[in-house]
Amino acid sequence: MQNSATPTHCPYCALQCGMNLTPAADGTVEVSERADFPVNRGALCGKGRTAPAVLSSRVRLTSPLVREGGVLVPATWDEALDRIAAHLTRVRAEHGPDALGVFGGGGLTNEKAYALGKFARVVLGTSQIDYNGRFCMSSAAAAGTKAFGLDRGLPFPLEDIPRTGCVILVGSNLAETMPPALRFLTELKENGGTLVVIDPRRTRTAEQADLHLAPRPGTDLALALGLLHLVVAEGRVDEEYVAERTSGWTEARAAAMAHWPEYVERITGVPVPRLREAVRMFCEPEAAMVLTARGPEQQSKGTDTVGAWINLCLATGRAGRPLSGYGCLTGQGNGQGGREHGQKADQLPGYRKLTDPEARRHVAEVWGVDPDSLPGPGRSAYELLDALGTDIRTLLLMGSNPVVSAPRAAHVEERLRSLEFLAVCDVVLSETAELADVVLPVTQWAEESGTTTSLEGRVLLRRRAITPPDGVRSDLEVLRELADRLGVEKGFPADPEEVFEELRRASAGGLADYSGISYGRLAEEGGVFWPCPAGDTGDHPGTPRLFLDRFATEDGRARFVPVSHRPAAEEPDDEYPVLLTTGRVVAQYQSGAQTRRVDELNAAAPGPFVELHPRLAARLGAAEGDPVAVVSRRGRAVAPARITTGIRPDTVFMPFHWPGEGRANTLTNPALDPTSRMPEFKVCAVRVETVSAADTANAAEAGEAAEAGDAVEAGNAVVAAS
Ligand SMILES: Nc1nc2c(c(=O)[nH]1)N[C@H]1C(S)=C(S)[C@@H](COP(=O)(O)OP(=O)(O)OC[C@H]3O[C@@H](n4cnc5c(=O)[nH]c(N)nc54)[C@H](O)[C@@H]3O)O[C@H]1N2
Ligand SMILES: Nc1nc2c(c(=O)[nH]1)N[C@H]1C(S)=C(S)[C@@H](COP(=O)(O)OP(=O)(O)OC[C@H]3O[C@@H](n4cnc5c(=O)[nH]c(N)nc54)[C@H](O)[C@@H]3O)O[C@H]1N2
Ligand code: SF4
Ligand SMILES: [Mo]
Repeated sequence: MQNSATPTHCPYCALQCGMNLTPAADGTVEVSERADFPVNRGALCGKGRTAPAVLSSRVRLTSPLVREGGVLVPATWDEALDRIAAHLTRVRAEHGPDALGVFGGGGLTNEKAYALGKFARVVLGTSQIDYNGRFCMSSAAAAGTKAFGLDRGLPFPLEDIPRTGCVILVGSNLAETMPPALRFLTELKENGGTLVVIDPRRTRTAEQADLHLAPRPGTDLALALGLLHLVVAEGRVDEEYVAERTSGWTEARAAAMAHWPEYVERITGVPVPRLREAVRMFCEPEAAMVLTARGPEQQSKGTDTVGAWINLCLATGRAGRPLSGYGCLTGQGNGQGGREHGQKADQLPGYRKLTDPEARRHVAEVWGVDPDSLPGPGRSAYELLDALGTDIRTLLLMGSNPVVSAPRAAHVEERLRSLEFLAVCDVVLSETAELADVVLPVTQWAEESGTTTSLEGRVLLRRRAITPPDGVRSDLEVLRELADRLGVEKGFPADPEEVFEELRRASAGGLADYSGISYGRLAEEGGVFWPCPAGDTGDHPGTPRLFLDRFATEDGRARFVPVSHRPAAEEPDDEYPVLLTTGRVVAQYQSGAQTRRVDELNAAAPGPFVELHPRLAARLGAAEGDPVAVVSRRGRAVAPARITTGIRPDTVFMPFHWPGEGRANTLTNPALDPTSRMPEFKVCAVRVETVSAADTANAAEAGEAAEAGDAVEAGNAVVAAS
């Protein structure tokens, strides 16, 4: 075992903070500052600092489990793997390859995501694979691809942020979701730049803003169109840039002009003077940026909404120019790379399309198979989960915990239970693993090497720093063993570097070209931005900044999209008069499978809560800490009230990190965006009740509390208080 410090990266979010790991004599692992990584310069949030706690055998799995007489019992690796292989073989023989489902995750390394996609298509021959990234940034990815011909979360490094003139941050609570990145916004302000935050809640991030707009959830599309209308009306369009570098302005302009500021105020609750102020802040400096996160994206119109924000950037000449641009703050550790290398339903490695004959030919050649043997595109994540137990009869799941994190989770849980066979690879016994027929315990970030691609598009090397405990194997070993048992003996190496070497070849010539990147280079340089083609010399420097000369479209021009506002899939009514939105708190990560096993994090964030405005609380008769029930058409969740003036009175907020009674996703609406197939996590209609007297009288009162006029005025009060 190594005793010196190994430089690596955090297992959690897309910031991929650098850290050093040192094994201690008592078997634990120490985290220390790694100042050379420019993104976090040594700083870590509580989750990153405490990540080694999950390496402990006290909380993790160290033996495969198989279901016997209804309960999970320890088994040998051979028994567990044989059982999975036998079920996959039988079901495929009886019902065809598409009866086998595969579900991946954006936390998996590039190597794992690549191998999982290849396993599904080459070994199983199934089209039915997708992953949790569909729940994350798929709307921004779709909009970026439409407008720019390429989707890379940020087209510039984070270090550009402090040097621009204005940042509009739409639906990101960076201060809690990527704490070390808050520094870039603080520096922006120190340099004289301005920060506009758009969030229905006055978050820790919004508190930093020069201007906080608090729209009604689900109305960002109208808001962006209203700003564009004002840009036109105030003569702030960069006509020269529009003529030289874009197409489609006439139609997009016409669509925006239908969104009068007063109309937008009525929809969003944001007063017209505030809209004008935002336009002024955005347009006056020489350079400016729009950054979106899950707030505007996790909507059934997320793709159009991001498109509208991109339109604003294009009309004002703020894309593909130094220190200007649109970017999406991708979420998971490998949220970016995880969407590039083939675990997505419609995709082949290198961000290639499964429907493109040339892409199929190229990848099939690397894989040594006939292009015609590759299946076509499958279903999106929610549609796949919804089909479990019908035409999909078995599921292999790696890197997600949908029992907690999927929309309409009670239904998804029921679908998982209805499967003939469920196999889960995880590091802990997650709520989803608890339902499995076989659970395989896998190695973790600190125990294996692999690459991730951060939200900046920077490919990074995570290095093995410690020896895994007995009893666990890596995801790559699992795939190799299963491939072997299913009769594919070659093409699934367990060594991550070997997988990466193949990924390089498979990605060569694709949009996300990694062919010029190697483990050696990553170790030496600390990270390389894609695209990085191998070229003839193999010394391509990588591409920190995209689109400066041309966009990645055929004609090199960015494309405006003509979009119009539309309501959320589910708007409040008499029965469900309040809006529910959901999101995160700083001390827990995602479904909580990992962070709920860390004492320090549980002490900081012990359980779910319902954030509500004092006026709504008063009408319900709920006091701070009282249990309240939130009821939607999908179900009912109960959690303590947290009363704050920092939320609109027509809206309640719940974090989604917990299972059980307080599970936010019991309530959420699986309405999908037509392009990205992203579910509407950020808006649904609910009724809020006190638990002791959950009678109809209360429900009716809650109805009054959220009548439109009242709510919008109150929303403005939140804004005015800023
Ligand atoms: N602590 C912590 N950090 C994380 C994660 C975690 O689970 N915990 N997860 C990681 C991942 S995978 C992701 S995707 C990112 C997510 O990072 P963020 O997008 O910052 O996180 P969220 O809390 O989901 O949503 C951000 C904000 O959107 C606001 N919002 C809600 N509805 C709307 C709306 O209709 N419009 C607008 N404009 N805003 C709205 C919410 O009030 C919330 O403050 O975080 C990453 N980092
Ligand atoms: N209501 C609501 N729901 C949401 C969201 C929201 O804002 N609101 N956000 C959505 C978003 S953006 C996301 S990204 C999803 C995330 O939700 P999930 O997909 O559930 O993500 P995690 O909780 O990170 O689950 C990862 C699982 O994989 C395990 N794991 C970690 N590393 C590895 C590994 O290397 N190999 C294997 N085999 N397993 C591993 C972990 O222990 C954990 O059980 O939730 C979505 N759900
Ligand atoms: S901000 Fe994200 S990457 Fe950095 S330490 Fe926290 S969880 Fe890890
Ligand atoms: Mo995410």
